[in-house]
Amino acid sequence: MAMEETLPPMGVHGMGHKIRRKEDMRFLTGKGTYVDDIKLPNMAYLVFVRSPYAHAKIKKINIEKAKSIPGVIDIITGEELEKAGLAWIPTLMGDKMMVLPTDKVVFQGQEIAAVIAEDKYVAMDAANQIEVEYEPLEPVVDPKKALEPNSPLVRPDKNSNLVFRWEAGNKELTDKVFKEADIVVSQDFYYQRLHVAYMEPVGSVAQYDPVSGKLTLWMTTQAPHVVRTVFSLVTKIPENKIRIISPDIGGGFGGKVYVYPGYVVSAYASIKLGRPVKWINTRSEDMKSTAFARDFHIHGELAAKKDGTILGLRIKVISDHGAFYGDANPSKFPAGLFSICTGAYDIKAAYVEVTGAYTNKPAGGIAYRCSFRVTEAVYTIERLVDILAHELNMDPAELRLKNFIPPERFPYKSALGWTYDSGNYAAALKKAMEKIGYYELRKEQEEKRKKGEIMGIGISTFVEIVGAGPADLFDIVGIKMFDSAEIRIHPTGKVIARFGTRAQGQGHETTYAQIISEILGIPVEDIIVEEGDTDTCPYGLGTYASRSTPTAGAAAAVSARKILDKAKKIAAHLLEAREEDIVFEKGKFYVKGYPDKYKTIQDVALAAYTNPPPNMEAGLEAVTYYNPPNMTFPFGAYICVVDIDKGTGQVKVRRFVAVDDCGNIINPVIVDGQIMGGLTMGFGTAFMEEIKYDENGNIYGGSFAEYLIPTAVETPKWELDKTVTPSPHHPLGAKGVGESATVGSPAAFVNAVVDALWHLGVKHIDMPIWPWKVWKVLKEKGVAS
Ligand code: PCD
Repeated sequence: MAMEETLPPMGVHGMGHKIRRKEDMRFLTGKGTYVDDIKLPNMAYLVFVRSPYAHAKIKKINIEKAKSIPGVIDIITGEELEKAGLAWIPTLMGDKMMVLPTDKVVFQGQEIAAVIAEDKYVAMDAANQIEVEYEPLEPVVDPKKALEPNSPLVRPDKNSNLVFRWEAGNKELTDKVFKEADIVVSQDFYYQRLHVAYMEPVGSVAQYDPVSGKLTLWMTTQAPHVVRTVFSLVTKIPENKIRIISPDIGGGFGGKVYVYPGYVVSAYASIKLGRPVKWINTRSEDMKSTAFARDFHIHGELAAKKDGTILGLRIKVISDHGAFYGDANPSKFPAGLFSICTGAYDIKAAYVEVTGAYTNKPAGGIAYRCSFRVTEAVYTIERLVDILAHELNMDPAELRLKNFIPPERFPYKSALGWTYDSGNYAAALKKAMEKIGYYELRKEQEEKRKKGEIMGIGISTFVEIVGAGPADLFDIVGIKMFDSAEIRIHPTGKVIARFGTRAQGQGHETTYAQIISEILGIPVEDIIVEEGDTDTCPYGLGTYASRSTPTAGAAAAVSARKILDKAKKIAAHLLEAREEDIVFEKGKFYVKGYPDKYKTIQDVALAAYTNPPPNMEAGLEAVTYYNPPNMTFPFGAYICVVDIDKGTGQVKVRRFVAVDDCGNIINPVIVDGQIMGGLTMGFGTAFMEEIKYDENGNIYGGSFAEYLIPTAVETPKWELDKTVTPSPHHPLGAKGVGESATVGSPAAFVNAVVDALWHLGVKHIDMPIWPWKVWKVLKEKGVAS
C-alpha cells in the first residue's frame, strides 16, 4: 500500500494518528542543518593527532615542523591545557577524563594534540608532521586481569584499576533459595563491546565573541543543557554566556551523551584565537575513540523447582569501562539499571554484583539504545530462562507463562526493588505465539530434526525501565532528572513549543505537536516544536534512555492542560457564561447544551491578548518542569524462527514477530519505525557487530570494512503487532519505546540459534553469531555438510 493511502493529511490529529513526520520534508530533501553544515566567516579547522599506542609514556611532542606549514594557526597540547586547568575535566559519572594528555596516553586513538589551521586539509597534513616520542608501557586489555593485584595501572591518578563494586538484592536469602532449589542452571555470557554506529560522527563548532564574552557552541549532543552547566562550572564562564545549540543530529543512540575532548578543545581554541573553530571527527576516528557500549562479562545463575517455578537469580558481572568512567548513568546507579534483570518474572530472591574495571581502551559503558544497562539485564535473564527451559525439557513459552508476574499483581515490587507500573506479559506472548503459529512451528521443527535439518525458535519476553526521573532517585551530576515543555500560543492561534529534550531522528517535532493537538484541538501544522537551543528552550536533561515521552511528553500534556484551564476562563468570559458550564470539544468551547454557539481555541487565543476577562493577565502560555512519579515499564514478546545452513553455518532469520507494549501510542507509524530500526540494531548485535582488541590494545579494523552493520540486504522482514497496557501514572498513559527492540531482540535471536542446536549439546554461543562460529560447532558435532 502506498504511504499516501495510509497516512492522513495533517489537521487536528492527536494521540494515535498515523500522520507523516513534520521533520521529514527537511531531512528527505537534504535540507537539515547538522553541525558540519555550520559555516561561519573566518572559521578555522581543528584536527587531532592521535595515539598509535594503547598505553605509552609521552616523552616529547615535536611541533616545530608542523607549525611552520603555511596555513597552520596554532597547535594545542595537554601542557597548555593544563595551565588553563583544562587538561582533565570531570565526567558525568564523577570520574575525571583527560582532554589532552600531559604524561601518558591510555588508549589507542586517544587525542594527543590539536592542530588548528585555515582549512581542514592543511590541519590534517600538519597533524601528520607532529612527531611524538613514546615509551610504550604494558597495556591492560583484559578487565579480569586488570583487577588482579599485580596488574599495571591504567590511570596515572589512581592506585588500582577498580572503577566500582556495586551490589543489589538480598545475598543471604538468594543463597538460601539456591540451596533449596531442585535445579540450578548457570552460564557465562559475554555481551560484546559495540560501536554506536549513528550516521553523523561527533563534532562541534565553537564561536567566541570577544565583545560580548559569549561562547556559542554547536555540538552533536543529546543533552545540551547539562553540558552547558558542566562547561560553565569547569571553565568558570558564566552559564548565561554559554549557548549550546544541538542542531539536527544524525542519530545519537546514547553515543552523543558523552562529553568529548573535541568539544572542549574547540571551545578553548575559539576563545584563545578569537575566531570560530570547527572540529568534526572522521568516521574511523569516531570508531576508534568515541565511547563504546556494553562490554559486560556476565556469570548468571537461575534456581528453580522441578516444575519450572523460578526461585532465585544470582548474577556476577565484570564490566570494562576503558580508561575513563564516562557512562552517562544517573549518579546513584554505577551499573545503570542492570537491577531490572529479574525481568518479567515473579522471582522471590535475587542478588547482583557488578565490578567495574579500567582498561587501556576508550571510555565505554555508554547506554547504546539502552536505558542504562537494561539491554545487558534483559539478555541475561532471557538467555537464562531459555537455558532453564531446555534443561528441564520444558517448552520455553510454557516456562515463561508459568513464571510471569500476573496482571493483577501490578504495581509490582521486584526482588531488586523496582515498582513496575503496569504490565500484561502473558497477553503479549500469547499474541505473538498466535501470530507466528508457535505450536505448528514446534511440530515443523520436530519433523525437520528427523530429516537432519536445523531449525530453531527463540523467544524473548523483555521488560524495560525507561523515563528517568523520579527526581529524588535520579540525577546526573546532581541535576535532578525532570524534563520540560513550554507552550506559547500567539494571538492568531499559532503555537511555538519548546522542550528540554533533543531529538536525533525520533520525530519529536511531530509527536510533541500531536500531544498538544490532542489536548488543545489545534492542528498539528500550526504547532512548531523546537529543541536543542539552551538560550531559548527550558532547561531539561535531554533525550536518551527513552525518556522524552515519559518526561517531556508528559510536561507537554501538563502545560497544554494549564493553557486549557485558562482558555476555559476566557471562553466563559466571551460566551458570558459560568466556567463550570463550559464544554470543550475538538477545539471548540460552548455552553453545555448549546454546541452551535461556540468559540474556537483560536478565538480564545486572540481574546487572551485583545479581550481577556477583567483581572486576568494577558497571554496564553505555560511551562512545566515535569517530575515523573515513577519510571515507565514498557515490555514485549518477540519470537524468532531461524534455519541454519549446515554447509556454511549461516543463520537465516526466517520470521520475526514483535509484539510491543508501550502503553498508549502517540503516533503508530513513528512507533513502528522505532521498532523496525531497533530490531535491525538488535540483529546487528546478535549476528554482526563487535569491537575487538588484540593483546596490545590495538583495535581490530576500526572501519566499516570490518565492523559490519546490517544493510537492507541482510535485514529480515519484521512482523509487528501491539498490545496496549497504559502507564497508570503518565498523563497520557504512554511509556517510552525508542529502545525496546534493541533491548529485547538479541536474546530472541540467540535463543533461536541455541534452540536449533541444543539437541546437539550446544548450550550457548556468544554474540555476534558469525557463520564461522556456528560452522565450527556443526563441525565439532559432526553434522556440518
Ligand atoms: N512514541 C510514541 N508513542 C509512545 C512512545 C513513543 O509515539 N507511546 C514516539 C515518541 O514520541 C518519539 C519516539 O516514539 O518520537 C521515541 O520515543 P521515546 O521512547 O520517548 O524515546 P526518546 O526519548 O524520544 O528517544 C530516545 C531513544 C533512544 S534512547 C535511542 S538510543 C534511540 C531511539 O530514541 N535513538 C534514536 N530512537 C532513535 N531514532 C532515531 N531515528 N535516531 C536515534 O538516534 Mo539512548 O539512551 O540515547 O542509547
